[in-house]
Amino acid sequence: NSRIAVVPGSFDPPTLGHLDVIRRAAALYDQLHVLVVHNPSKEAMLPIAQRLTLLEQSIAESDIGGDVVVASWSMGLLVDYATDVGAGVLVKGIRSQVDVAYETPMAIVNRHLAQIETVFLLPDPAHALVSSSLVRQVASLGGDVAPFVPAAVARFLGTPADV
Ligand code: COD
Repeated sequence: NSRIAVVPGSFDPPTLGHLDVIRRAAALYDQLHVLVVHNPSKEAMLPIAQRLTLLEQSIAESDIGGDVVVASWSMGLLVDYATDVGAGVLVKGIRSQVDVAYETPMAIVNRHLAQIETVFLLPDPAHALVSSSLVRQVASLGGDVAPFVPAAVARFLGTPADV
């Protein structure tokens, strides 16, 4: 009876905050599915395929071990993916009360829909203020995103010196 969890997100782009949550979750579960989900309420910077590649590279180049699967999902409810792969848990990172307010109703709906529990992990304070939207803004204005993202993402987005 293996413990399988899904870590869903937009990952547009993956950040050091995401990697921190993935690392913590990988230590808790036998198998982890890091799932790129299209969030219709956000305007995307990167295509889903690019986010998958960056996540795979970032995890491969990190110290995160164990059984970690990277996949994407755009065919309906997140809990349908979880049920398909035998996962009983969604793992979300909580940075602030804003995240709690955003995640709580979804967690309750997902438990009603499919008996899937949501586990909230608190981040490393070093990465707690990092968000993809901040990285998108810094990148679009020509700033250096390297302090906030895995090396693979920094290479892809480029540094101001490349411009
Ligand atoms: N430190 C810790 N955690 C972090 C950090 C950080 N610095 N940055 C982000 N995180 C966490 C977030 O809290 C989140 O848990 C996860 O990492 C991903 O973050 P994002 O920004 O990439 O992704 P979001 O917030 O856009 O999430 C998108 C989802 C699609 C996962 C979400 O909207 C969702 O669960 N949708 C459910 C779709 C569905 O099935 N709906 C029907 C029932 S509700």
